[in-house]
Amino acid sequence: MEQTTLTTKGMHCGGCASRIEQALGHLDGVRQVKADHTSQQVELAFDEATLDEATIRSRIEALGFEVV
Ligand SMILES: [Cu+2]
Repeated sequence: MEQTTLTTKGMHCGGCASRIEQALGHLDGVRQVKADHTSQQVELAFDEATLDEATIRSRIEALGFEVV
């Protein structure tokens, strides 16, 4: 199990955070995800055998947010 915190740009409200949580929550291998628009951070726990950080980043970017 791998844990990571990604800093994003573009989350403006709780709705943005929920969009990220839902999209990442549907990725195979994600165990836990918590997005917070006030800190612009996404905390994740995922199975590194199934998923890598590049895939997670591109999923967030596909929603229109930036990962810094
Ligand atoms: Cu929003």
